[in-house]
Formats: sequence, structure tokens, C-alpha cells
Amino acid sequence: MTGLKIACRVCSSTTKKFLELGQQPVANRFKDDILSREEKYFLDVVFCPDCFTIQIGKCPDVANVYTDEYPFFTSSSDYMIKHFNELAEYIKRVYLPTFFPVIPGGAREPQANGFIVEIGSNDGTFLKNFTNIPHLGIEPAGNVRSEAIKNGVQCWDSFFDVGVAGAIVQSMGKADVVVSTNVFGHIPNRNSTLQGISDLLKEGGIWINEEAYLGDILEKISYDQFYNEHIFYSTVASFKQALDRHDLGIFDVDFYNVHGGSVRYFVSHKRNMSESAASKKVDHLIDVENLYSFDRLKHFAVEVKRSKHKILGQLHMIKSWGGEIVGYGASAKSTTILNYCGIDRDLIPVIYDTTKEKHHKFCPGTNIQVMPHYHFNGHNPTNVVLFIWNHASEVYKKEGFKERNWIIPIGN
Ligand code: DWN
Ligand code: ZN
Repeated sequence: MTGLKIACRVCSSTTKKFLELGQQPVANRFKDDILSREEKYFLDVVFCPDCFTIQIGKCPDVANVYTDEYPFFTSSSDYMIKHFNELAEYIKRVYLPTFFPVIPGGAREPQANGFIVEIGSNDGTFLKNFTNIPHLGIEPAGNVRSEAIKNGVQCWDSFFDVGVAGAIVQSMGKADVVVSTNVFGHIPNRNSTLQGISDLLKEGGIWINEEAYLGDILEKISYDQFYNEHIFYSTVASFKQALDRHDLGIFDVDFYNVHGGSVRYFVSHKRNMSESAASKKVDHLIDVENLYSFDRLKHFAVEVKRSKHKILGQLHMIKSWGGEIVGYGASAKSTTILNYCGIDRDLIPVIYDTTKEKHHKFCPGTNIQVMPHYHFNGHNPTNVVLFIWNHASEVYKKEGFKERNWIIPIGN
């Protein structure tokens, strides 16, 4: 437990801690060896009473996280590929300028034009849809960036900030659309990122930002969303306050059930926004969020403890009957659960996963081995902890629902 005061990364006020998840390793740093030395830190989650931001306390330097061995590929989920393809089609239809190419004797199909930038473009799953127009991905992790480049996506090797935004404007001009999905909450310097986005957008340009929503985390008791990569946790209230400082405003908000419950914000320069129905929607959402008082957050912490006792009780019960248990999906989220609950290979000897970069390695902070997913059916386990509960429908479709006793490790 840490007793030090934690300053808010956005407004510097003193934050209030409501959740302690103990000592945790770096969530996506899978070990070659059980005995590998690991960097650990206290995973504390805090609330800022002045700007309403929810964030974790200490976390490793991002340069040591998004390295050339970063083992998360957006394309690891077919459902997410479809989700991002749909977003791309929507942007082409609604937010990019269109032109009508002249094809001698042919139909004049409208085509999207303009300039689109994605922050944290990973393996290019989303930007692959824009290779025929000016586009740019910003991605510091070398291995995933190489995949994007193989897919014909133009990328810069960088973390996004106000300086990088200036460099993009200088060499490629201002953007019609900026997109960030599951990345804005990963960047520690929120003010520099927002100023960069404000500078990068054309007059009338828009920023679409999608990330896990705190309301879903509280409701589902999905405390596994707290790990070192997720520095900030999104609420409409804190997002709006942060935008206000940089002449940015929300003109629409949508919710999706991906990644355990996500919010998608549509943002533009405030100077170009009129008072509209959108602001009523935003105000209403903020009213609902007012229910996330500090007492509500402390209550959540009690529910998290209960959730830990529930899953441990379930696993020990199965073991006491002589049952065998395996895991499915060695996600970053699984690191939080395994380390917070103290689950090791005596309870779960193996977790099956599709990412070859994780195969035969050991889950951070544990001696549980990750094995290739194609051994799962051969092994034919009965009791399976679904660490990627956020992909449940995709997994059940692939592996069958009735055939197994699927155990969801979060909730109460
Ligand atoms: O924000 C983030 C989210 C979007 O993705 C990142 N910080 C890191 C990552 O978090 P995660 O690892 O918790 O994400 P997922 O998508 O819940 O889990 C990914 C893992 O699950 C990969 O190792 C691949 C694996 N997987 C699998 O084995 N079978 C995934 C699917 C869909 C499957 O069917
Ligand atoms: Zn603050």
C-alpha cells in the first residue's frame, strides 16, 4: 500500500485514492522464464475532485511499454476488425470530403478524399481502409507498426504530442479527421495530446475518440480494466473538462458494447460549434455521472474485494472436487486479476491464446504458461476461465458455449 499523495496529471490537484489492487507487474510483459526478474508497482486508482478525472497512480515509462515487442494486435479479434471497418465506412460517408472521379464511359461513384490521422494505429486494422487517400498512423511500437506498413499503411514511429502534431501539419497539412481508439487514456500527458489534436484539426475537422467507459466498469465490476497501460478512465464529465482547456468540445456521444463497454466521442473546435441538442445529451450524461460520487467509488472497491473472494471460492471448489481449470485469453486484463487474486499455476496451469508472441511464455507476475489456442480443443478442458470476457460471443461461437463450464472472472 502506498501512503504518498498523488497529484492529478491533468490539473495538479491532490487526488483521492479509492482502490488498491496491490503490487502488479507490467501487464503486457510476458516472461520467457518463470524466474525472470519483473518490475512491479502499486496499482492504486484515484479520483481528482477538481477535474473529475479517474486515473492510476504510478505507472512505468510508456517508452518501456510500447516497445518493438508489444504483444497486442488489434486484428486479434474478428469482431473488432468488423467494428473498425464499420467506423471507417461511416467516416467516409459522413466526415470526409467526397469527389466524383471521371471514369470514361463508367459510373461516377463518389469517393472519399481528404486527410485522416490515427493516433496509436497499431497494426493498421483501421487505417487499412484509407490507403487510397492521404492518411497517417502514429505508432511507437515497432512490431505492430511493421504489420501496418505491410498492409500499405503509412506510419510514423512516434508517440503523439503537440510537437508531433506540429510536424504533421508542416509536412502533410491539417487533418479532416483524427481518430484514436483505445489510446487516449494510455497517454500520460493529456494536455499536450489535446493541444496537439486541436492544432492538427482543420477548421471544421473532427476528432473521433473511443475508449472503455467508467460507467461500464462500475456496473460490471470489471476492475481488470485497471492496469498500467490504462492511465485514465473515461467519463463524459472529465473528458469535457479536459477539452475545454484546448478550445475543443463534444458534439455527439455514442456507446458500444466492445471491450467491455466503450464510449465514442465526436469532437470539434468549440469555436465552430453551436449550442445544439448535442449539448443537452452531454449535460444529461454528466448528470447521470454525478452519481459516481466518491462514496460510489468506495463502494465499488468493496465490490471488487467481493469479486475476488467469489472467483477464488469458485476455483478452489472446483479443485476440491478434483476438477481441472484452464484459462482462455492471456489479455492485459488477466494480469490484474491473476496478481490481485494471487492465482498461480496450482489453480490455473495454462492459459490458451491466439497471439504467437505470447506462446510458451509466462503470464506477468505468475508461473502460468501461455499455450497456443490450437491446443485448446485437443486438451478438451471442462472448466475454463474466460479472461477475455469482453470477446465472449466471438469465443463461444468458435469454441462452443454448451461444451464447457465457462467461468467469468469479474463481477459479483
Ligand atoms: O486498450 C487495450 C485493449 C484494447 O487491448 C490495450 N491496452 C491492450 C489490449 O488489452 P487486452 O489484452 O486486455 O485485450 P483483449 O482484446 O481483451 O485480449 C487480447 C488477447 O486475447 C490477445 O492476446 C489475443 C487473445 N484472443 C484470443 O486468444 N482468442 C482474442 C480473441 C478475440 C480470441 O478469440
Ligand atoms: Zn484533476
